[in-house]
Amino acid sequence: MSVDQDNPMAARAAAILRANDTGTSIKAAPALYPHQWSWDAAFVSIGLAHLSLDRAIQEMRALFRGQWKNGMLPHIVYSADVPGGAYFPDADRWDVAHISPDAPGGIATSGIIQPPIHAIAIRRICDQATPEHARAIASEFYGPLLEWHRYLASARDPEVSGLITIVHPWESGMDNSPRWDQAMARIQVPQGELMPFERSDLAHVFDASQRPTNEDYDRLMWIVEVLKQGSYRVDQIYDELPFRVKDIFMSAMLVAANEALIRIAALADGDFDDLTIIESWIDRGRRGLAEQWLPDQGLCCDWDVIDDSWIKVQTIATFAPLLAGQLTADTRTALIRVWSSEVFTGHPGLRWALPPSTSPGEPSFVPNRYWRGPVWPVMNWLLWWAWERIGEGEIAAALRGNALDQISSAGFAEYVEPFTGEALGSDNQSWTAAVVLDWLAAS
Ligand code: 2M8
Repeated sequence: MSVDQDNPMAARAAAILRANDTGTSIKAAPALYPHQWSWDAAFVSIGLAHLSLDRAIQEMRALFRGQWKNGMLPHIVYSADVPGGAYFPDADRWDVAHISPDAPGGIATSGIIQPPIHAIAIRRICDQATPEHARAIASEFYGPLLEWHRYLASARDPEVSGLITIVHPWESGMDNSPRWDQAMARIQVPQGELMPFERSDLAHVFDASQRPTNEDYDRLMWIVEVLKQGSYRVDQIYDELPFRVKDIFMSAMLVAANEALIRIAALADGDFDDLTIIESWIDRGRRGLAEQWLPDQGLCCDWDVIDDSWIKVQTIATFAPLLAGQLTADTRTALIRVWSSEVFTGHPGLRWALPPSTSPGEPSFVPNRYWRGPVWPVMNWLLWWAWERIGEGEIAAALRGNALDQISSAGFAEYVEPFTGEALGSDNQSWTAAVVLDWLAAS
Protein backbone atom coordinates (compact mmCIF):
# COMPACT_ATOMS: atom_id res chain seq x y z
CA MET A 1 0.00 0.00 0.00
CA SER A 2 1.41 3.35 -0.87
CA VAL A 3 -0.04 6.78 -0.59
CA ASP A 4 -0.45 9.23 -3.46
CA GLN A 5 1.66 12.15 -2.31
CA ASP A 6 0.06 14.43 -4.90
CA ASN A 7 -3.10 14.16 -2.87
CA PRO A 8 -3.14 17.51 -0.96
CA MET A 9 -4.25 15.89 2.30
CA ALA A 10 -1.48 13.29 2.10
CA ALA A 11 1.05 15.97 1.21
CA ARG A 12 -0.03 18.04 4.23
CA ALA A 13 0.17 14.99 6.53
CA ALA A 14 3.66 14.15 5.25
CA ALA A 15 4.76 17.76 5.74
CA ILE A 16 3.54 17.72 9.37
CA LEU A 17 5.54 14.58 10.13
CA ARG A 18 8.61 16.08 8.47
CA ALA A 19 8.23 19.31 10.45
CA ASN A 20 7.82 17.40 13.74
CA ASP A 21 10.87 15.21 13.02
CA THR A 22 13.82 16.00 15.29
CA GLY A 23 16.11 13.79 13.20
CA THR A 24 16.04 11.06 15.86
CA SER A 25 12.32 10.75 16.48
CA ILE A 26 9.05 12.53 15.84
CA LYS A 27 7.64 14.89 18.44
CA ALA A 28 4.07 14.00 19.35
CA ALA A 29 3.14 17.63 18.62
CA PRO A 30 5.16 20.71 17.62
CA ALA A 31 5.07 22.60 20.97
CA LEU A 32 2.65 20.97 23.44
CA TYR A 33 4.43 17.58 23.29
CA PRO A 34 8.03 18.15 22.16
CA HIS A 35 9.28 14.59 22.89
CA GLN A 36 8.56 11.04 21.72
CA TRP A 37 5.51 9.43 23.31
CA SER A 38 5.15 5.67 23.34
CA TRP A 39 1.81 4.95 21.73
CA ASP A 40 2.05 8.07 19.57
CA ALA A 41 5.29 6.68 18.13
CA ALA A 42 3.58 3.43 17.18
CA PHE A 43 0.73 5.21 15.38
CA VAL A 44 3.29 7.52 13.77
CA SER A 45 5.29 4.59 12.46
CA ILE A 46 2.12 3.08 10.95
CA GLY A 47 1.70 6.30 8.95
CA LEU A 48 5.39 6.74 8.21
CA ALA A 49 5.51 3.27 6.68
CA HIS A 50 3.62 4.69 3.69
CA LEU A 51 6.34 7.30 3.18
CA SER A 52 9.44 5.32 4.08
CA LEU A 53 9.70 1.89 5.68
CA ASP A 54 13.18 2.73 6.91
CA ARG A 55 11.98 5.87 8.64
CA ALA A 56 9.10 3.95 10.22
CA ILE A 57 11.53 1.35 11.58
CA GLN A 58 13.84 4.10 12.85
CA GLU A 59 10.92 5.56 14.81
CA MET A 60 10.31 2.30 16.63
CA ARG A 61 14.03 1.80 17.13
CA ALA A 62 14.26 5.24 18.73
CA LEU A 63 11.42 4.35 21.07
CA PHE A 64 12.86 0.99 22.07
CA ARG A 65 16.19 2.66 22.99
CA GLY A 66 14.21 3.75 26.02
CA GLN A 67 13.08 0.26 27.03
CA TRP A 68 13.85 -0.58 30.66
CA LYS A 69 15.82 -3.64 31.74
CA ASN A 70 12.64 -5.13 33.23
CA GLY A 71 10.94 -4.94 29.83
CA MET A 72 8.90 -1.82 30.57
CA LEU A 73 8.49 0.53 27.64
CA PRO A 74 8.24 4.03 29.12
CA HIS A 75 5.55 6.46 28.07
CA ILE A 76 7.99 9.21 27.09
CA VAL A 77 11.48 9.07 25.60
CA TYR A 78 12.88 12.57 26.10
CA SER A 79 14.80 14.37 23.38
CA ALA A 80 18.16 15.51 24.70
CA ASP A 81 18.06 18.71 22.69
CA VAL A 82 14.73 20.05 24.01
CA PRO A 83 15.13 22.40 27.01
CA GLY A 84 13.84 21.08 30.37
CA GLY A 85 11.02 23.59 30.82
CA ALA A 86 9.50 22.90 27.39
CA TYR A 87 7.31 20.11 28.77
CA PHE A 88 6.21 19.30 32.28
CA PRO A 89 7.02 16.85 33.82
CA ASP A 90 10.49 17.00 32.33
CA ALA A 91 13.10 14.24 32.56
CA ASP A 92 14.58 15.67 35.79
CA ARG A 93 11.24 15.38 37.52
CA TRP A 94 11.14 11.63 36.80
CA ASP A 95 14.85 11.28 37.54
CA VAL A 96 14.69 7.62 36.55
CA ALA A 97 18.44 7.10 36.05
CA HIS A 98 19.15 7.94 39.71
CA ILE A 99 16.14 6.13 41.10
CA SER A 100 15.84 2.86 39.21
CA PRO A 101 18.51 0.29 38.31
CA ASP A 102 16.12 -0.86 35.57
CA ALA A 103 16.24 2.47 33.70
CA PRO A 104 18.22 2.43 30.44
CA GLY A 105 21.65 4.03 30.40
CA GLY A 106 22.11 7.31 28.56
CA ILE A 107 18.47 7.84 27.57
CA ALA A 108 16.08 9.97 29.60
CA THR A 109 12.61 8.48 29.99
CA SER A 110 9.52 8.67 32.16
CA GLY A 111 8.74 5.93 34.67
CA ILE A 112 5.25 4.83 33.59
CA ILE A 113 3.73 3.15 30.52
CA GLN A 114 1.15 3.65 27.74
CA PRO A 115 -1.07 1.24 25.79
CA PRO A 116 0.89 -1.50 23.96
CA ILE A 117 0.04 -0.94 20.32
CA HIS A 118 3.66 -1.43 19.25
CA ALA A 119 3.47 -5.03 18.04
CA ILE A 120 0.53 -4.05 15.84
CA ALA A 121 2.68 -1.32 14.30
CA ILE A 122 5.64 -3.64 13.73
CA ARG A 123 3.38 -6.24 12.19
CA ARG A 124 1.98 -3.67 9.77
CA ILE A 125 5.48 -2.55 8.87
CA CYS A 126 6.48 -6.18 8.23
CA ASP A 127 3.42 -6.68 6.03
CA GLN A 128 4.66 -3.90 3.76
CA ALA A 129 8.24 -5.16 3.51
CA THR A 130 9.71 -7.79 1.19
CA PRO A 131 9.74 -11.27 2.80
CA GLU A 132 13.44 -11.07 3.54
CA HIS A 133 13.21 -7.58 4.98
CA ALA A 134 10.14 -8.57 7.01
CA ARG A 135 12.12 -11.39 8.61
CA ALA A 136 14.93 -9.00 9.50
CA ILE A 137 12.51 -6.46 11.04
CA ALA A 138 10.71 -9.19 12.97
CA SER A 139 13.99 -10.61 14.26
CA GLU A 140 15.07 -7.19 15.48
CA PHE A 141 11.87 -6.37 17.37
CA TYR A 142 10.53 -9.75 18.47
CA GLY A 143 12.67 -10.04 21.63
CA PRO A 144 12.06 -6.47 22.89
CA LEU A 145 8.31 -6.80 22.17
CA LEU A 146 8.12 -10.14 23.96
CA GLU A 147 9.84 -8.67 27.03
CA TRP A 148 7.48 -5.67 26.95
CA HIS A 149 4.43 -7.95 26.86
CA ARG A 150 5.93 -10.17 29.55
CA TYR A 151 6.34 -7.12 31.81
CA LEU A 152 2.66 -6.27 31.28
CA ALA A 153 1.47 -9.82 31.88
CA SER A 154 3.48 -10.10 35.11
CA ALA A 155 4.19 -6.79 36.89
CA ARG A 156 0.85 -5.37 35.72
CA ASP A 157 -1.29 -8.39 36.39
CA PRO A 158 -0.22 -9.94 39.69
CA GLU A 159 -3.80 -11.23 40.06
CA VAL A 160 -3.38 -13.24 36.82
CA SER A 161 -6.75 -11.90 35.75
CA GLY A 162 -5.92 -11.20 32.11
CA LEU A 163 -6.52 -7.52 32.83
CA ILE A 164 -3.73 -4.97 33.01
CA THR A 165 -3.46 -2.64 35.99
CA ILE A 166 -2.60 0.96 35.35
CA VAL A 167 -1.10 2.85 38.27
CA HIS A 168 -1.46 6.36 36.83
CA PRO A 169 -4.19 7.80 34.56
CA TRP A 170 -1.52 8.88 32.05
CA GLU A 171 -0.80 5.19 31.48
CA SER A 172 -4.19 4.76 29.85
CA GLY A 173 -3.43 7.45 27.27
CA MET A 174 -6.90 8.81 28.08
CA ASP A 175 -5.55 11.01 30.84
CA ASN A 176 -8.56 12.78 32.35
CA SER A 177 -11.29 10.42 31.17
CA PRO A 178 -14.20 10.19 33.62
CA ARG A 179 -13.21 6.51 33.81
CA TRP A 180 -10.66 7.63 36.43
CA ASP A 181 -12.80 10.06 38.43
CA GLN A 182 -13.82 7.71 41.22
CA ALA A 183 -10.29 6.42 41.73
CA MET A 184 -8.73 9.88 41.47
CA ALA A 185 -11.21 11.42 43.92
CA ARG A 186 -9.80 9.21 46.69
CA ILE A 187 -6.27 10.51 46.25
CA GLN A 188 -5.37 13.00 48.97
CA VAL A 189 -2.25 15.01 48.26
CA PRO A 190 -0.57 15.48 51.65
CA GLN A 191 -0.13 19.16 52.49
CA GLY A 192 3.33 20.48 51.70
CA GLU A 193 4.72 17.18 50.40
CA LEU A 194 4.36 17.73 46.68
CA MET A 195 7.40 19.40 45.13
CA PRO A 196 6.12 22.62 43.51
CA PHE A 197 5.78 22.65 39.72
CA GLU A 198 4.70 24.83 36.86
CA ARG A 199 2.51 23.37 34.11
CA SER A 200 3.80 23.99 30.60
CA ASP A 201 0.73 22.70 28.77
CA LEU A 202 -1.47 25.74 29.36
CA ALA A 203 0.95 27.96 27.43
CA HIS A 204 0.20 25.97 24.26
CA VAL A 205 -3.58 25.82 24.19
CA PHE A 206 -5.90 28.66 23.37
CA ASP A 207 -8.24 27.91 26.26
CA ALA A 208 -7.34 26.21 29.58
CA SER A 209 -10.77 24.54 29.72
CA GLN A 210 -9.59 22.17 26.96
CA ARG A 211 -7.02 20.62 29.35
CA PRO A 212 -7.16 18.86 32.74
CA THR A 213 -7.66 21.02 35.86
CA ASN A 214 -4.92 22.06 38.34
CA GLU A 215 -6.48 19.80 40.95
CA ASP A 216 -6.10 16.86 38.53
CA TYR A 217 -2.47 17.81 37.95
CA ASP A 218 -1.68 17.85 41.68
CA ARG A 219 -3.03 14.34 42.03
CA LEU A 220 -1.24 13.17 38.87
CA MET A 221 2.04 14.48 40.21
CA TRP A 222 1.43 13.01 43.64
CA ILE A 223 1.17 9.52 42.12
CA VAL A 224 4.50 10.16 40.40
CA GLU A 225 6.01 11.04 43.81
CA VAL A 226 4.74 7.78 45.30
CA LEU A 227 6.17 5.82 42.37
CA LYS A 228 9.52 7.54 42.85
CA GLN A 229 9.55 6.75 46.56
CA GLY A 230 9.09 3.08 45.57
CA SER A 231 11.90 3.28 42.96
CA TYR A 232 9.31 2.68 40.20
CA ARG A 233 9.13 -1.00 41.27
CA VAL A 234 5.41 -1.45 40.61
CA ASP A 235 5.76 -5.18 41.30
CA GLN A 236 7.15 -4.51 44.80
CA ILE A 237 4.96 -1.57 45.88
CA TYR A 238 1.77 -2.63 44.11
CA ASP A 239 -0.36 -2.77 47.27
CA GLU A 240 0.74 0.69 48.37
CA LEU A 241 -0.02 2.52 45.15
CA PRO A 242 -2.85 5.04 45.49
CA PHE A 243 -4.27 4.44 42.01
CA ARG A 244 -4.78 0.90 40.67
CA VAL A 245 -7.32 0.25 37.97
CA LYS A 246 -7.79 -2.69 35.61
CA ASP A 247 -7.89 -0.82 32.29
CA ILE A 248 -10.07 -2.70 29.83
CA PHE A 249 -8.94 -0.73 26.81
CA MET A 250 -5.28 -1.37 27.51
CA SER A 251 -6.01 -5.03 28.23
CA ALA A 252 -7.87 -5.42 24.94
CA MET A 253 -5.09 -3.74 23.05
CA LEU A 254 -2.66 -6.21 24.58
CA VAL A 255 -4.77 -9.09 23.27
CA ALA A 256 -4.63 -7.63 19.75
CA ALA A 257 -0.93 -6.87 20.15
CA ASN A 258 -0.23 -10.43 21.28
CA GLU A 259 -1.94 -11.70 18.13
CA ALA A 260 0.35 -9.46 16.12
CA LEU A 261 3.29 -10.78 18.14
CA ILE A 262 2.48 -14.34 17.13
CA ARG A 263 2.83 -13.36 13.49
CA ILE A 264 6.08 -11.53 14.28
CA ALA A 265 7.30 -14.63 16.14
CA ALA A 266 6.61 -16.77 13.09
CA LEU A 267 8.68 -14.44 10.92
CA ALA A 268 11.46 -14.35 13.50
CA ASP A 269 11.46 -18.12 14.09
CA GLY A 270 10.40 -17.59 17.68
CA ASP A 271 10.77 -20.27 20.29
CA PHE A 272 7.85 -22.71 20.51
CA ASP A 273 7.55 -22.36 24.31
CA ASP A 274 7.26 -18.60 23.98
CA LEU A 275 4.46 -19.02 21.45
CA THR A 276 2.55 -21.13 23.95
CA ILE A 277 3.00 -18.39 26.56
CA ILE A 278 1.77 -15.69 24.18
CA GLU A 279 -1.27 -17.78 23.34
CA SER A 280 -2.01 -18.19 27.04
CA TRP A 281 -1.87 -14.39 27.48
CA ILE A 282 -4.38 -14.01 24.65
CA ASP A 283 -6.82 -16.52 26.18
CA ARG A 284 -6.46 -15.03 29.61
CA GLY A 285 -6.99 -11.52 28.26
CA ARG A 286 -10.18 -12.47 26.43
CA ARG A 287 -11.53 -14.29 29.48
CA GLY A 288 -10.76 -11.32 31.72
CA LEU A 289 -12.47 -8.92 29.34
CA ALA A 290 -15.55 -11.11 29.05
CA GLU A 291 -16.06 -10.67 32.79
CA GLN A 292 -16.06 -6.89 32.46
CA TRP A 293 -18.80 -6.85 29.81
CA LEU A 294 -22.28 -6.08 31.14
CA PRO A 295 -24.58 -7.26 28.32
CA ASP A 296 -27.78 -5.76 29.68
CA GLN A 297 -26.16 -2.31 29.80
CA GLY A 298 -24.09 -2.60 26.62
CA LEU A 299 -21.16 -1.49 28.73
CA CYS A 300 -17.64 -2.77 29.24
CA CYS A 301 -16.30 -1.61 32.60
CA ASP A 302 -12.90 -0.98 34.10
CA TRP A 303 -12.31 -2.40 37.55
CA ASP A 304 -11.20 -0.34 40.54
CA VAL A 305 -8.71 -2.64 42.29
CA ILE A 306 -8.47 -0.61 45.50
CA ASP A 307 -12.20 -0.28 45.95
CA ASP A 308 -13.03 -3.68 44.45
CA SER A 309 -15.74 -2.15 42.30
CA TRP A 310 -16.95 -1.67 38.73
CA ILE A 311 -16.34 1.66 37.06
CA LYS A 312 -19.57 2.25 35.21
CA VAL A 313 -19.12 5.12 32.82
CA GLN A 314 -19.87 5.02 29.12
CA THR A 315 -16.76 6.07 27.14
CA ILE A 316 -15.11 4.80 23.96
CA ALA A 317 -13.35 2.23 26.17
CA THR A 318 -16.61 0.29 26.07
CA PHE A 319 -15.44 -0.86 22.62
CA ALA A 320 -12.56 -2.79 24.21
CA PRO A 321 -14.10 -6.17 23.24
CA LEU A 322 -14.05 -4.98 19.64
CA LEU A 323 -10.29 -4.45 19.82
CA ALA A 324 -9.75 -7.85 21.40
CA GLY A 325 -11.78 -9.56 18.64
CA GLN A 326 -13.39 -13.03 18.53
CA LEU A 327 -16.73 -11.65 19.66
CA THR A 328 -19.74 -13.76 20.40
CA ALA A 329 -22.72 -13.01 18.15
CA ASP A 330 -24.52 -11.32 21.07
CA THR A 331 -21.61 -9.08 21.97
CA ARG A 332 -21.16 -8.10 18.32
CA THR A 333 -24.82 -7.15 18.02
CA ALA A 334 -24.74 -5.23 21.29
CA LEU A 335 -21.59 -3.31 20.31
CA ILE A 336 -23.05 -2.37 16.93
CA ARG A 337 -26.22 -1.18 18.66
CA VAL A 338 -24.32 0.97 21.20
CA TRP A 339 -22.05 2.32 18.46
CA SER A 340 -24.88 3.51 16.24
CA SER A 341 -27.31 4.59 18.96
CA GLU A 342 -27.43 8.08 20.38
CA VAL A 343 -25.02 6.90 23.07
CA PHE A 344 -22.26 7.35 20.47
CA THR A 345 -22.33 7.99 16.71
CA GLY A 346 -26.13 8.27 16.43
CA HIS A 347 -26.36 11.26 18.75
CA PRO A 348 -28.45 13.85 16.90
CA GLY A 349 -26.24 16.81 17.85
CA LEU A 350 -23.02 15.47 16.36
CA ARG A 351 -21.40 17.39 13.53
CA TRP A 352 -20.08 14.10 12.12
CA ALA A 353 -21.16 10.58 13.07
CA LEU A 354 -17.96 9.97 15.02
CA PRO A 355 -17.65 8.60 18.57
CA PRO A 356 -17.08 11.21 21.29
CA SER A 357 -14.44 10.05 23.81
CA THR A 358 -17.15 10.12 26.49
CA SER A 359 -20.80 9.52 25.64
CA PRO A 360 -22.80 12.79 25.55
CA GLY A 361 -25.35 11.04 27.80
CA GLU A 362 -22.88 10.88 30.72
CA PRO A 363 -23.16 13.58 33.41
CA SER A 364 -19.34 13.85 33.26
CA PHE A 365 -19.38 14.62 29.51
CA VAL A 366 -17.71 17.96 28.62
CA PRO A 367 -17.55 18.55 24.85
CA ASN A 368 -14.33 20.57 24.80
CA ARG A 369 -12.29 19.09 27.65
CA TYR A 370 -9.61 16.68 26.53
CA TRP A 371 -10.70 13.04 27.08
CA ARG A 372 -14.05 13.97 28.62
CA GLY A 373 -15.96 14.41 25.35
CA PRO A 374 -14.04 15.52 22.26
CA VAL A 375 -13.59 13.23 19.26
CA TRP A 376 -10.01 11.99 18.80
CA PRO A 377 -8.95 11.28 15.18
CA VAL A 378 -6.45 8.69 16.37
CA MET A 379 -9.16 6.80 18.25
CA ASN A 380 -11.29 6.87 15.11
CA TRP A 381 -8.42 5.14 13.35
CA LEU A 382 -8.09 2.49 16.04
CA LEU A 383 -11.79 1.74 16.05
CA TRP A 384 -11.86 1.73 12.23
CA TRP A 385 -9.05 -0.82 12.30
CA ALA A 386 -10.96 -2.89 14.86
CA TRP A 387 -14.27 -2.84 12.93
CA GLU A 388 -12.41 -3.87 9.76
CA ARG A 389 -10.63 -6.65 11.59
CA ILE A 390 -13.87 -8.22 12.74
CA GLY A 391 -15.36 -7.93 9.24
CA GLU A 392 -17.77 -5.03 9.77
CA GLY A 393 -16.67 -3.32 6.57
CA GLU A 394 -19.64 -0.98 6.23
CA ILE A 395 -19.24 0.50 9.70
CA ALA A 396 -15.51 0.83 9.12
CA ALA A 397 -15.98 2.55 5.74
CA ALA A 398 -18.46 5.07 7.16
CA LEU A 399 -16.16 5.79 10.07
CA ARG A 400 -13.18 6.37 7.80
CA GLY A 401 -15.17 8.65 5.49
CA ASN A 402 -16.53 10.77 8.34
CA ALA A 403 -13.14 10.93 10.03
CA LEU A 404 -11.46 12.18 6.85
CA ASP A 405 -14.23 14.77 6.37
CA GLN A 406 -13.69 15.96 9.91
CA ILE A 407 -9.96 16.37 9.34
CA SER A 408 -10.55 18.19 6.02
CA SER A 409 -12.59 20.68 7.99
CA ALA A 410 -10.86 20.86 11.40
CA GLY A 411 -7.30 20.28 10.18
CA PHE A 412 -4.79 17.97 11.85
CA ALA A 413 -5.97 18.76 15.36
CA GLU A 414 -5.25 16.70 18.45
CA TYR A 415 -8.99 16.50 19.26
CA VAL A 416 -12.24 18.02 18.02
CA GLU A 417 -15.42 19.38 19.62
CA PRO A 418 -18.08 16.81 18.64
CA PHE A 419 -20.99 19.22 18.08
CA THR A 420 -19.33 22.29 16.55
CA GLY A 421 -16.39 20.60 14.83
CA GLU A 422 -13.98 23.11 16.41
CA ALA A 423 -10.32 22.03 16.43
CA LEU A 424 -8.98 21.65 19.99
CA GLY A 425 -5.65 20.99 21.71
CA SER A 426 -2.55 21.07 19.56
CA ASP A 427 -2.46 21.77 15.82
CA ASN A 428 -0.42 19.52 13.58
CA GLN A 429 -0.54 16.58 15.96
CA SER A 430 1.73 13.84 14.59
CA TRP A 431 -0.57 10.87 15.15
CA THR A 432 -3.43 12.67 13.41
CA ALA A 433 -1.20 13.15 10.36
CA ALA A 434 -0.06 9.53 10.55
CA VAL A 435 -3.53 8.02 10.59
CA VAL A 436 -4.56 10.18 7.64
CA LEU A 437 -1.69 8.68 5.65
CA ASP A 438 -2.83 5.19 6.55
CA TRP A 439 -6.45 5.92 5.69
CA LEU A 440 -5.47 7.42 2.35
CA ALA A 441 -3.26 4.42 1.56
CA ALA A 442 -6.21 2.15 2.29
CA SER A 443 -8.35 3.79 -0.41
C1 2M8 B 1 -1.55 13.27 26.24
O1 2M8 B 1 -0.82 12.93 27.43
C2 2M8 B 1 0.24 13.72 27.97
C3 2M8 B 1 0.77 12.95 29.17
O2 2M8 B 1 1.27 11.71 28.74
C4 2M8 B 1 -0.17 15.11 28.45
O3 2M8 B 1 -1.35 15.40 28.55
O4 2M8 B 1 0.75 15.91 28.72
C5 2M8 B 1 -2.51 12.09 25.97
O5 2M8 B 1 -3.46 12.43 25.01
C6 2M8 B 1 -1.72 10.87 25.55
O6 2M8 B 1 -2.58 9.83 25.16
C7 2M8 B 1 -0.77 11.19 24.39
O7 2M8 B 1 0.03 10.08 24.14
C8 2M8 B 1 0.11 12.40 24.71
C9 2M8 B 1 0.93 12.87 23.51
O8 2M8 B 1 0.10 13.00 22.37
O9 2M8 B 1 -0.70 13.50 25.14
